[in-house]
Amino acid sequence: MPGVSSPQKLLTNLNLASMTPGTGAYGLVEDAAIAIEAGQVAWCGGGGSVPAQYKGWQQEDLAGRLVTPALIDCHTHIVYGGNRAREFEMRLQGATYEEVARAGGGIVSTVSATRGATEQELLNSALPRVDALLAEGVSAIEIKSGYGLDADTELAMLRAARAIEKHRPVRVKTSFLGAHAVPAEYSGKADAYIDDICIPALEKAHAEGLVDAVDGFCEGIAFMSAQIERVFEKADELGLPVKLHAEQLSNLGGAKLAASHGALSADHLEYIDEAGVKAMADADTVAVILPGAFYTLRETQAPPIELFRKHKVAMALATDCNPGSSPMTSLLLTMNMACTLFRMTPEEALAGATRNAAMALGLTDTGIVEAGKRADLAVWNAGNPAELAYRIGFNPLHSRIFAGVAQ
Ligand code: DI6
Ligand code: FE
Repeated sequence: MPGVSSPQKLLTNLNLASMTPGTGAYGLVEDAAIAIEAGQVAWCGGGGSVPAQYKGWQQEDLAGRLVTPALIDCHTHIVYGGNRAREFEMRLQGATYEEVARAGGGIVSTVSATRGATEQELLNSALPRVDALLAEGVSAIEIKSGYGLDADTELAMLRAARAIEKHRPVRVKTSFLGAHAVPAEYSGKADAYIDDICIPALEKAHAEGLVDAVDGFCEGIAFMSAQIERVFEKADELGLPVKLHAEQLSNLGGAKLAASHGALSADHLEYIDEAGVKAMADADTVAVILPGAFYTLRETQAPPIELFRKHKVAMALATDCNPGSSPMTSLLLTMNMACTLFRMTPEEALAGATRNAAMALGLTDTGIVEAGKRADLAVWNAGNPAELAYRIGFNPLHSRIFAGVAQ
């Protein structure tokens, strides 16, 4: 029954893509079973070798369906006011993303709409977007601030993000992104914005328990690496992990800077060079690939997937759901784009939306199906895991299991 779970359950007759490293392609176990107890996986393996202690548990026959770890969207800006359909039209008439930003559009226009919204309105407008993700088997979402650019609105965004967990069965990890853009009132005074607004707002948000990580946008139209560095120093002082929008439109050495602070992830990375990739490898920093922004901006330089493979940098995938450069709420479509546009394999795409996305958020209890992990699972009307990245605009989700509870 939806929403109701017995504390002990045995899922049977399923194909399991556990995504556990070192267990073959997709960690695939055909004709598998999964024992769930108290919200966690108690055991998983071949259906013919279920240990006796689980055989008496309430059984559910999944009729040969595919089970994967629930998906994780590890980079979103899903809380915001307004939308940017007008800017979409402008860009189609030839204006570039940077031109729109410099003309007072872009991020700064979303800032006005976000400042004009109440916390409740921010929550209400985010929930349908969250629902679209959940409908595709997502169990955890990272949500950034960064459209407030003043302390009150940055905190309101983070509170709205936290409130999502109370309204939907999903885990939310927040990132403070005060260093996202320079607001109009600080135009030409980026350093003063960092010192007067961004860092004090971070301290305030952290004191309220609203911050799980600290992010920034290192780019010519946003902040230089020396400015990001000051924000990261504060994050280090507060004991908060960092991540960074880096090398999206140009190479300012953001990935190296992020790696030097042991960043969980560096994100976008179309313009990263091999030295940046090596720095990420040395710091175990995850590369978060965002094909939705690449596609929306009609970018032509693809992130260097071959270099990430060569240096064994884990690749995650995310929607980057935001009103400007990626108005996208489909992680399955993201997986498809990563394969078609960047030649990632369907297995890399699924790892990117599960195991590696968990790493990018510092979550160690989810992202693979294994005894002791949370029972966050997606059940699909599919036989082969490659089907998940292969389809375009079709949702094969059968059901989602969140901490052991069928949704
Ligand atoms: N990079 C992005 O792709 C988004 N933020 C960022 O730092 C874009 C945000 C927006 O255009 O509203
Ligand atoms: Fe982003």
